[in-house]
Amino acid sequence: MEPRGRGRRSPSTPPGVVGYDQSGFDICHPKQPGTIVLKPPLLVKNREKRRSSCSSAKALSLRAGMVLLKGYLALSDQEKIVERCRELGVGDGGFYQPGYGEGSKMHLKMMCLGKNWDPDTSQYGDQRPFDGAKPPEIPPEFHNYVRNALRDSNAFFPDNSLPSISPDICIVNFYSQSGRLGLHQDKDESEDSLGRGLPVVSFSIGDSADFLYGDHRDVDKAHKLQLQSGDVLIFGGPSRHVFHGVTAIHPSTAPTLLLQHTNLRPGRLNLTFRQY
Ligand code: MD6
Ligand code: FE
Repeated sequence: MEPRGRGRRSPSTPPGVVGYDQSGFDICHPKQPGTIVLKPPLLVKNREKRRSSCSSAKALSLRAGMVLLKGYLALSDQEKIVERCRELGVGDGGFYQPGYGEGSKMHLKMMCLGKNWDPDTSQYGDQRPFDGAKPPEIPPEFHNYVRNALRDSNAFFPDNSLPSISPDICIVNFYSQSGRLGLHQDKDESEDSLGRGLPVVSFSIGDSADFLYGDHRDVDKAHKLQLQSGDVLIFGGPSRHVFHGVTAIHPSTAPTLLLQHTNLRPGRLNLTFRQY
């Protein structure tokens, strides 16, 4: 069966030109009936347990307004997030491939929750211009993860504390292993939100990524860090306008147990929460 919304055109798209490619993408491999899932050797299991245990969690204050919570999301929560994104991603308003033809972002699928953010116009709205779909609501449990992350960040670093947010927009990106995102600022939110330095809260799940950030749109001047599955990155206050981007996804670095339990495809899932 064809996914709903495939090839739907926006009213302004000339006939014969299909704009965005399809609505709905399954970020997980469909479960094949009769497939036997092989259990990983004990050695792998123990290594994964060590990696995902609280002992590997730590908090880093990167600069004023920017905090990285390493290994913050428990594996069970990462799994819940993947499963929710999977469900929402195959339905109305689900994952699509942004960009047109040549410039199409081949290696990126995107879905908005709460409000729509249009990558062509950099505007927020209630519906997607290309198919009229209304983005799904942000699931309540996602609100809890964001609230807890900001609370814990502020407890770790009282001198680098950030205001809490009521997120009304979450952009979910799924990068295949060749995915990238150029240096940019997140500056399409309201004047009030930007002026108050309300933080962007970003969750990384799946394969690790090289992440750049800095004060200039210049890769050579940027700092680099690796974002791994379960990491939460927060940037607000004086870092709200920091330039940032993703230069590489590292294949086969996702936690084995996460892949086993969710069937997530190779790649990286990123959720960025903000308040318009
Ligand atoms: C990341 N994502 O994937 C960084 N910005 O780690 C972003 O910077 C981002 O995913 C704006 C909208 C969606 C994003
Ligand atoms: Fe961004």
